Amino acid sequence: MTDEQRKASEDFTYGCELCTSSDLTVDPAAAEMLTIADELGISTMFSRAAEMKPCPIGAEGACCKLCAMGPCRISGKDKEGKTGVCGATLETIAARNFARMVAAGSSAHSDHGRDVAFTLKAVAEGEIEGMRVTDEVKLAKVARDFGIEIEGKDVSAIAGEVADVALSQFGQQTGELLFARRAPEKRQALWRNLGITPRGIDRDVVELLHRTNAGNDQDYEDILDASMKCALGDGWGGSMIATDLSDILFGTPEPVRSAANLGVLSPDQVNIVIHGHEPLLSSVIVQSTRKPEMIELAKSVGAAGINLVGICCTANENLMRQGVPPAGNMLHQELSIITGAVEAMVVDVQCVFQGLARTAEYFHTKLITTSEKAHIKGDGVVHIQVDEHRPVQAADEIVRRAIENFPNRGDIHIPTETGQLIAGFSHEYIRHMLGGKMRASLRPLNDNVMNGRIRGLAAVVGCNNPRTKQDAGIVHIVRELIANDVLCVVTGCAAIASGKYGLLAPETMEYAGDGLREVLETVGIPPVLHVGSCVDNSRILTVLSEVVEEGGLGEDISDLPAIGICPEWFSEKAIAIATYCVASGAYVIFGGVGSPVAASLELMDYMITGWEERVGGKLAFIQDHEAIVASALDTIDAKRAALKIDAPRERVLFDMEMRRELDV
Ligand code: NFS
Repeated sequence: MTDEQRKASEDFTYGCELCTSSDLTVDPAAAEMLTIADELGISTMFSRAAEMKPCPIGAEGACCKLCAMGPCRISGKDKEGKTGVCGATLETIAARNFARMVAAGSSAHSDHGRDVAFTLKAVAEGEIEGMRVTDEVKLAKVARDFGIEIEGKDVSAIAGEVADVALSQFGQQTGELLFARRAPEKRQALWRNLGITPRGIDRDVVELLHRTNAGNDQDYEDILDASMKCALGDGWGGSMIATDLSDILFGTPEPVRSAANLGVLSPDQVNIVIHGHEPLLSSVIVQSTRKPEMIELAKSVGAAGINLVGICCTANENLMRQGVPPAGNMLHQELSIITGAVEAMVVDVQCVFQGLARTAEYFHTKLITTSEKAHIKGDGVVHIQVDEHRPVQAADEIVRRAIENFPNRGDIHIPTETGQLIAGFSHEYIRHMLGGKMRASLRPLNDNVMNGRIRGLAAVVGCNNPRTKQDAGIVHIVRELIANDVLCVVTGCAAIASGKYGLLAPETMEYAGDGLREVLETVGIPPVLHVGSCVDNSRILTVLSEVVEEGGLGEDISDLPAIGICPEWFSEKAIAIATYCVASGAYVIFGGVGSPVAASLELMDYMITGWEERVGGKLAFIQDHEAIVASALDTIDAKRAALKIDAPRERVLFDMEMRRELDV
């Protein structure tokens, strides 16, 4: 960011109270860009969602297209008792559809984790130019967790062994995933009892696909158990490997100041947007944009410098480690190009949409794909295949191409909005800030939950979806929860949304309830903590396990006054996350577009009452924001009562004035 931009963003404080300009979004920057898209006749995910009516049968999980006897649809007035050609019931069909979402979501997070492990292996063997282990303390910790003897070994040797063990977790055929041992003892015993302890990350994904292939598992309870097992391999396997090994390679996050929203794009510098999910190439691009020769090159084409910003979780990875500002969350990918100010958008994997290629054709923007797993066809698309052993070369080429594209820029229109933020609250840092560097501990957190200053803990996570008003649910729910003394952690696109509206800044303290504020002012942190990307939801599992271990709040994650909320989901990955959180004992509420199994009331009910009986967690789909907050607080209070730490308290009900302020 230029100094001028920083100043402008500091002067600008805004919140959802100003955002009445659009039915599609509460973000004034997005609303502004949507108006421009309309004027230019450019379609966006917002406009295409309005034009494309979702298939009501598929949306509710009642369409089975697993074989060529169908597709079979269990719908219509006579759907009672109706089955597919093979005899599959609505419950079986809906459960299989759900399970396949879990398998796909788990595979995405986990394949990301696998690539991080391969990178660590290559770094250990000195095969990647310019890259080394950044956090040796974390390396030692993970090595110990893996049971690796580290005495007398150098960093490269330990890193190599950690990478080998991590890679073995994917192909393991029997036994238990090693990181599952981080869960509370009681939880591990429960998983063993139910036979859902994950064995091998790939094996459990494959088995779930096999089970849900036509003519296999046709008992929906069993299919959902297998879904939990597969998802646990994501949360306590693939995602946790992605998080921990990324920390080892690129550094464990610590608080860093930055800003979020389209206003972080620069009017006079070469703008490069990094988008997707993986930290490897993007972190090298960060370094490349800082090279004096690159800055000189940018100046030679008339630019004031190089400005690197992010979208989606590649943004989160580089925000929390390097302070790279996010230009927005998922629905901002097209909007950032429509500013006309993006010289290159560099994408890796996941949540990178094909519509970008069409959008880029209207502008000078180069859309650069870089992963062999994610190509996009299109005239304006360039594929630069990254040799993982030589990422610096690829990064320099990308940055050079972006600079050379600057003179092709036409009219630009950059909204001014940015929210100031602090990000980078890794679980290690949370321990340090609570207990001090020398005696890192979660004790103060547990004590303040027990004495009621902190009523409970909430993780607000997940995506945007153009079928729901962008960011409305995230902002509304986060603000009401902190007003009710619930400490919030945020990840993924919900974290970026929180950043856009200033909710990650210390000033947010003014929205916090008295008890929460008292604690946070003492510790000196905001009431909404950015803990990372979507694979970093595994950090939340680790923190919750450590809270249990710290003592005083029960023996299992399901005992904690804690809740997971995904206000605006769209992705199969979000469904995988929901499932591993439930299987870990959490109550999870999804908002937005509703349940992907809504056609089957029996299945919806089983995911609440059946799952709660089995694993102590449950999954509910609730669309109304007020009802989500009410259900979250009821659950938190019920858990407090069960722990016998409840004191009578009133819910802070927003009066008309507060509600006007919160007009989302
Ligand atoms: Ni999560 Fe991150 Fe965003 Fe949703 Fe996509 S970027 S991995 S899936 S849209 S939060």
